[in-house]
Amino acid sequence: MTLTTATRALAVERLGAYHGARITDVDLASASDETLAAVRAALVEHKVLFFPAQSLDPDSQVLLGRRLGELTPSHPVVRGLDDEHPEIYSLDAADNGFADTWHTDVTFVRRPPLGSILRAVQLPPLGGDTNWADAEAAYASLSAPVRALADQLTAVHDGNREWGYHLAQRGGNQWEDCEYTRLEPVEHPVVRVHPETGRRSLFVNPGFTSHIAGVSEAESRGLLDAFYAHLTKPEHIVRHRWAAGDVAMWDNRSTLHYANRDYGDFRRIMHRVTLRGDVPVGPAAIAG
Ligand SMILES: O=C(O)CCC(=O)C(=O)O
Ligand SMILES: [Fe+2]
Repeated sequence: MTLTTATRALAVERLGAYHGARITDVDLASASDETLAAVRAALVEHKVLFFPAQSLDPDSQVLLGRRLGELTPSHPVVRGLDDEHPEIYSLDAADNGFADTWHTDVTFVRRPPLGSILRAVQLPPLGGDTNWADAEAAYASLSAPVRALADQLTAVHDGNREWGYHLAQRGGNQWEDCEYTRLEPVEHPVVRVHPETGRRSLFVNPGFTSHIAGVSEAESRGLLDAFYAHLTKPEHIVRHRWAAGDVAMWDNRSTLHYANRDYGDFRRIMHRVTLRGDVPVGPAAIAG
């Protein structure tokens, strides 16, 4: 069952019990400031938003991103689409642009992105759906003792596993005032407190989290496997089947995502712009 409600003047069709919403009455290229403020609020509330039948191109996608926040360059190790669009991160299946590992974008830097805006540029005839997991719903549905344990943990995030080869082969990019020539692992709290809502989420992901700090390797593996299995339970997931013109937007502070790689040799091209985020904060820091 889907529930249709009007929230702050937007036509919002909720897609799941916890997260995900389709917004059917917004043209992102021509939206007013007031509409975009409502979109920004809906992003935090629903965590992943889908906008069908849009008409964005690289210029208007960058402009939209700038109206919603501050854009980062494409990616720490992947250069932008072209000289005119250094902010656009192009995922092209013909250039090994796949995202078939559950991840939260760019958690291997000190200030991971706040969110992303993704546009379908070229789609395969079938397949290539993208899935988003709700990391707040996952945290909330852990048992109280495991939540209390997770609250105390810190994890190491290391981009080398996914991006080390690319960096060595092609060099890095400019990101957050520095040129990335190597990727230094960073630490983040395992439970993140959302800076806008104060809600807690499980902030670990199979793409970039290498281990839990200060515990044995076996404990780290066991804990991460349990967290990943829990995060990706079907009830924590919303799946999107793409159509031409679709734009998706997600809150990268409270979600993970995974793009199905099930379309053989067909080409699939997606363009992303990425909103600058802040340093993740855990419950201990909030408690003082
Ligand atoms: O290709 C997709 O659907 C998602 C790609 C991805 O992980 C991203 O844009 O951050
Ligand atoms: Fe991603």
